[in-house]
Amino acid sequence: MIQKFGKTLGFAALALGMGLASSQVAAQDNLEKVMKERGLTQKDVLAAAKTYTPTGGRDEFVAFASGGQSGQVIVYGIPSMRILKYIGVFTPEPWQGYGFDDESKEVLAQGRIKGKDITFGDTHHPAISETNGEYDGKFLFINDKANPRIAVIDLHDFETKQIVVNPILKSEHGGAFVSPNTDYVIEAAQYATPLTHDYVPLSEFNDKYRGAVTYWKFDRKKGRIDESKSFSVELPPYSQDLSDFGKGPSDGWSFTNSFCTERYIGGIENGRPPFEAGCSQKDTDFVHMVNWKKAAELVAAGKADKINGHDVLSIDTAVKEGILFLIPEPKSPHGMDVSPDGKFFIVSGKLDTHASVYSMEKIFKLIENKDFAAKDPYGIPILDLQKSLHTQVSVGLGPLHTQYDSTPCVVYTSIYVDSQVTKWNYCEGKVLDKISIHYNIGHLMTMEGDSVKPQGKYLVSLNKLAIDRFQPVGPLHPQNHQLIDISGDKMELLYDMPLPLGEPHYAVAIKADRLKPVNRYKVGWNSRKDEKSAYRARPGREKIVEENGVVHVYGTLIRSHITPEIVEVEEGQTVSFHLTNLERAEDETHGFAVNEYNVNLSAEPGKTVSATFVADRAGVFPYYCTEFCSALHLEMQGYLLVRPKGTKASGGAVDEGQTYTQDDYTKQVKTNNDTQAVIDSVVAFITSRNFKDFAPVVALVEDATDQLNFAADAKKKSEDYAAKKDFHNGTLWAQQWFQYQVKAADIGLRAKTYLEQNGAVEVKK
Ligand code: CUK
Ligand code: CUA
Repeated sequence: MIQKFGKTLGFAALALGMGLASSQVAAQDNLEKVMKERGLTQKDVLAAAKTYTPTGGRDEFVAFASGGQSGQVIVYGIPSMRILKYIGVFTPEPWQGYGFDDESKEVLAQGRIKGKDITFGDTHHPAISETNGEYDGKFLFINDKANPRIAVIDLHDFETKQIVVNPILKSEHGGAFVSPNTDYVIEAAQYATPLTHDYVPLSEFNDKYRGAVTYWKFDRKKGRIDESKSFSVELPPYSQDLSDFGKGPSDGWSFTNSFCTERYIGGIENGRPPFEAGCSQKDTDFVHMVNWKKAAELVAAGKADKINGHDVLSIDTAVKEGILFLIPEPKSPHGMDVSPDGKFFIVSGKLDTHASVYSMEKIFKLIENKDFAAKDPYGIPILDLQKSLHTQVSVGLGPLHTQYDSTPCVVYTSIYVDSQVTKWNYCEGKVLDKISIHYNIGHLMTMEGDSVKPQGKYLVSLNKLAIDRFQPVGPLHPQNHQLIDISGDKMELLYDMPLPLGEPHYAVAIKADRLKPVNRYKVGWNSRKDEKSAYRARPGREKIVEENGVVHVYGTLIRSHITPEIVEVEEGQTVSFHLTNLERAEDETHGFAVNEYNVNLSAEPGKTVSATFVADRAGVFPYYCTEFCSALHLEMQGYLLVRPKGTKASGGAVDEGQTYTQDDYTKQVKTNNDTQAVIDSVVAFITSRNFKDFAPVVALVEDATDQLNFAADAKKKSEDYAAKKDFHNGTLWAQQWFQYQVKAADIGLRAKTYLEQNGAVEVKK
């Protein structure tokens, strides 16, 4: 074995030598030469230097982008724009086992609508939980526009924990956005429908169709939405659009804009002008302003009506109690963004060039003085547009969304038609700079830009069309996220990132150091419920038991075997695999796939996952680990045997293809002893250093210790067999002993390398 290790070392030395050689070549490759060969300008090289992140380097910010129609969430770093993860949310995601293990199937099942599986989402707006208006990095929420739902993702492990279905709406757009302390997550309707979910002819549109805003109560302790404490406020059948919560002086209020307040109902097939014409006749639509704090009190006081079992405050009650107002907004509005200090909000008119800045102070004065311009057909007081405005600024054709800079008064607005971002000052009402993007920007995102403390530095333009920006890949193009440096007076384009997963409408970015995700679960953990799994198994206690007609397999996974390796059931029996990953090492995930039964699980360190299915076909079905977890990953395998109905288990010993002798045994034991010498030298190195000061090394040492304990167990078994002159089993167990040693050595070497590279010092004993 020393020889084997020697060989490995030899290889390493060879690789090192080659590395030196190639870096000498690189030295001759000076910057000018590379720039010339690749046709790069000074500006390109500067942009590269601002985004390039050397190996092992980390990003300053982490972005969570909606995955659009994929129903997932995309996580990437800024400024490197490297994609880090797709989080399965409304859609099954096999790599994560999401929608394949029993635990996550339960989460997806919460998103069923009237018993029907909905296996996609039209995700639009992610929101990070806030404490006092600042991002706290604990939870992420995202909406589904097509089937009005909100999902809760816990950022301690980046997993979806809950999906709630809106009980009264049929579509929604104005969500997810959170109140400054995440008491509520807002969701607003888009296309008006009868809230009761009944059939009502369109001729009764004005009377029977309605919109609404729903306030989902978030229970931070449980990390779940509490449906029983959530409520809605009924709104007219205007197409509600984007929402935002007030903060500071406007805390307690929410704002939701709208379009198609004409209440046009289409009919192109009968020769009527289409929706797009009928919905843009009027010069203004309405912002809906709701006092949600008072609304919650009214609901608690029993003033709500029950619709589909859900509390809804009617328009009449809301008007009578003075918690609902309308403010006109010009020209097919879009975007609703409250300023970090809560004193203003900005709305854009997508058929116009103006962004309108509203003054909260003026608005609250008007309400206080009951100074209303009119009432809408539902009796809701309408404020005067001019009296509510702080200013209007011509920012470009087709403005949509606005994001705030760290510099007070400075904002960035996306300009869809002109394909630009406009930087402007909303206090003084003047344009500061413009930059072209590619192409047709929708949302845009500054760092923590919708919190009370925007961080400045970067802006990402989330473009609707990529057209010619990337290598052609057929008629469906990737999306284009463009990174823009906003640290200076002029905006500078840095990077184009193709995003090949749905149309991300909105994204939010948080300082990376606010996120504290775990590396492993407590052993035997149901991650979707965040509690100990009832199905966890401990090493050595694996078992197969029949309970209520179901064959439960309580198994474990660890490099490089699945316990048990043979499971036999009778055709027609239900079998339920429960697998616990015993690993404690970082990134040691095991997978589990069963041939023909559509099973693919992902067991991250510590996790217990289950797969229950009816073994309805007789035959032999290999199962195996689907993550390349170790050198003997391919050997991480087993057999599910489904014997034909009515037949008996064959039983009897397994016949191997190979029989081992005393010579084999002696040879293997020698190898193991040599290997132990190497391990001892690594252990001596680690323990002679201050390894306890390095958390990753402490974790590695724990893991290696586990492996060595397993090795000791296997050693004892091999010696027991040898003592009984059963050299066949003795050799097999000696080989297993060796397997554990190799893992321990591998982990030990990783720890040693870490210590060497991170400046560990020698400690005196
Ligand atoms: S919407 Cu897509 S560009 Cu759904 Cu927020 Cu404005
Ligand atoms: Cu475990 Cu491959």
